[in-house]
Amino acid sequence: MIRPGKFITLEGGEGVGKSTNLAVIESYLAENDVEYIVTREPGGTHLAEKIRDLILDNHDEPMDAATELLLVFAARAQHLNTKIRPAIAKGKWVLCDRFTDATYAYQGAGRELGERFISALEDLVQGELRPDLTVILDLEPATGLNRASQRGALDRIEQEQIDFFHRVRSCYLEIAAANPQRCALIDASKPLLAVRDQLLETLEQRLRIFLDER
Ligand code: T5A
Repeated sequence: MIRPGKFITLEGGEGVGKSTNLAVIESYLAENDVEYIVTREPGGTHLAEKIRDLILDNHDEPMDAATELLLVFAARAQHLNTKIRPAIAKGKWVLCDRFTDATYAYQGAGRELGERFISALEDLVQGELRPDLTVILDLEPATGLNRASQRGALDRIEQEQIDFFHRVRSCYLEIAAANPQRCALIDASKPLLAVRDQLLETLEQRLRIFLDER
């Protein structure tokens, strides 16, 4: 019988170093002979990437917060059912750059829509599925935005006011505190190598049990 794969998500505010540290998690999985896929949200499939463009591009009319929330979950439903669930069922591990914690942080706290509607959509779209491990990279928003702006033009969400990103960060910290079994909080303000070492230590502590049971 094939054991289902594990589901790992990587979270944090803008420019915290998710893309950079995704590579660290990938090499850890490869060194441990794990069969895995890497994906991202919003997006991850052809159709969900089209929805991502709708969410992140600038438009000639402001996007309503509820529209944004529903687009995020529309992309997630497609991504989950055509890519994530099938991979997990085949025994592959799934490493996903952002997932539903981002919706609680950005739409729930950033856009101040609250938790109630997100929780209902989470139940509808995900059923029982939740990540096995969520790594949250924590960084003061001004530093993260500065890092992100050096990388290129800012997208629609990155152009929000700084208060928005403070609410996003506070929400991630609350999620980490409320879900210590699932979430590992990493201080992303440290130099790259120090963040990498902290991340590798966390992976060894949290994933060894899953690796040994294969
Ligand atoms: N969104 C997403 C929602 O609103 N709701 C949702 O439900 C979901 C799923 C997605 C956007 O969509 C929103 C949130 C986002 O606004 P994204 O591409 O996932 O966008 O997210 P971004 O945060 O925009 O990703 P970025 O690519 O901007 O940032 P990363 O990946 O966190 O950062 P990275 O690795 O590219 O690093 C940025 C720069 O900093 C340097 C790197 O070298 C790079 O130049 N850096 C460091 N420098 C010094 N010290 C360190 N420790 C460093 N780590 C990285």
